Amino acid sequence: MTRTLWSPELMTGRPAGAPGLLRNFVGGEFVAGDKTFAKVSPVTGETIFEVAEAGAGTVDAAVDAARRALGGPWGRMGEQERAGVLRRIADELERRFDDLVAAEVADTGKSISQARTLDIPRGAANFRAFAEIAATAPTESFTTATAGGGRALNYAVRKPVGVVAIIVPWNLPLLLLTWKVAPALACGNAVIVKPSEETPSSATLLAEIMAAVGVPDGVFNLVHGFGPASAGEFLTRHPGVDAITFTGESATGATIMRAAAGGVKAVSFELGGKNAGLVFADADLDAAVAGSVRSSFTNGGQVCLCTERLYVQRPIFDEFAARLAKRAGELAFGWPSDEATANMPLISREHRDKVLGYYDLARAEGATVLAGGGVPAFGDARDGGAYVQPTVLTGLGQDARTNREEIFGPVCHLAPFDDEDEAYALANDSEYGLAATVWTRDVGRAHRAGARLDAGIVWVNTWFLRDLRTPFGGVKASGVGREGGVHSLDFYSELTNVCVDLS
Ligand code: NAD
Ligand code: 6OD
Repeated sequence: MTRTLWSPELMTGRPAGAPGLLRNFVGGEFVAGDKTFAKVSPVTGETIFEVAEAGAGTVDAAVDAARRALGGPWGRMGEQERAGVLRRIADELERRFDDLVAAEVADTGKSISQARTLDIPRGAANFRAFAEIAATAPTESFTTATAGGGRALNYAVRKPVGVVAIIVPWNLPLLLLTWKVAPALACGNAVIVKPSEETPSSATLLAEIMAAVGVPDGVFNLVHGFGPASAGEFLTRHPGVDAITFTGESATGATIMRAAAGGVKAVSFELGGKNAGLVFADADLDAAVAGSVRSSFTNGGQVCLCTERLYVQRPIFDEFAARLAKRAGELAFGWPSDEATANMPLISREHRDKVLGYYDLARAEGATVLAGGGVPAFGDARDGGAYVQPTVLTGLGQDARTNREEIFGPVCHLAPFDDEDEAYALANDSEYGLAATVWTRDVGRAHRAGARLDAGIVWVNTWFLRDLRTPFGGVKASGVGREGGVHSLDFYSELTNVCVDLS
């Protein structure tokens, strides 16, 4: 039986008489686009609604609306008042919690329990956190000697960057979108957001929420569509866009960087990963196994922070491998609406084919498959979906493509190491450098790992534990810049230094 929790008919962001169409949001109005595209359920493969694609004209209108908004009441609002707006957005997000959960579950097929405990609460938390961070951010000031023996006072004033384009992927749609919208608005910018073509629903609900709490028209604009020759490219090439913040694949980041170069636009990129986990022999093995199940298989392995390479110290390798493989095979395949469901489909059949291609490649490269490696059979409508089995591999060398390329599915490869130096060398041997996870009881090693691992984030004895005040981003091909806390304020604002001679 197909269970549909969500329908765009729940939204006002649709034209009367065309209940199955999600629209763009420009200058405070829901508007159609030039054409439409189908949104397909990853759970069943059925088309669940249509989405209005923004063409160049709609993107132009969104940029014009955003520029007008900067010249209106929003541009004159003080930071405390803007913080109040952000708190009202968080309140409204919480009031529409169930709609947002249903939207996220329908678009992605993720489990309702994950949407309730991770995705949607983080949406509200992002607005509350950045209301606080922006309203309490310190300002710099220095006194300087003048040539005449007097003093001058320097102080820095934060100003919005202007019109910010926000382009995000499909894996944690509302979480990743609001992680950028909240600080951008807190700093007084106007935004144009482009969610992934795969996950248009929660962003459309967010547009309704903006309207409901009285965010001035044009401050939040939404354009739906794809990347190349569609809303994404039109936005990144637009001369009226001042800055671009992007989360997605590293190759897409490179394309956007080229598009941004023409206008010398500021960019902030959160990109791909091939994250390593290090399990030392002194680790709490129960915690390391449970933590590695989470870090490799959460959200179907479709989190940029997921561990795809696990290195385990030789004395515990066999036991760890056996326990991880057993746990991977036990993760429940239920409907998204069942509380106990642990696995989820990949976002699309296209992505499933890519991940299955890596399962085949791993075998061809000589891997031993300890768990999974294929497609589950349901005997119901989910056979039309995009599910794969959580998969544990071993036996490959560092240079195998399976160990170098980001797969972005529920899969990890296990390899042994002998000592700490070798563990860091293996973990750092990657084109990427987003996150690393270390399991050890040695406090000194925990700190050494933080210093020696080439990653933007190092978790010790935990994974994906977030404090929104901390810097977040990647090194090497995993990103450009840092967001989070005051680092977000630095990207979403320009600093003007004012120097006043006091003599
Ligand atoms: P993607 O790069 O294909 O697409 C991301 C977004 O960019 C989508 O909205 C897409 O429509 C848009 N886009 C694509 N081509 C574009 C172009 N030429 N110009 C402008 N916009 C364009 O990524 P995806 O498949 O949606 O997401 C998965 C990837 O995202 C993985 O590589 C994953 O690691 C990465 N990711 C990184 C982080 C992080 O914080 N570092 C977080 C989540 C996902
Ligand atoms: O937690 C966050 O703020 C964040 N940006 C997470 C990214 C997850 C990637 O899929």
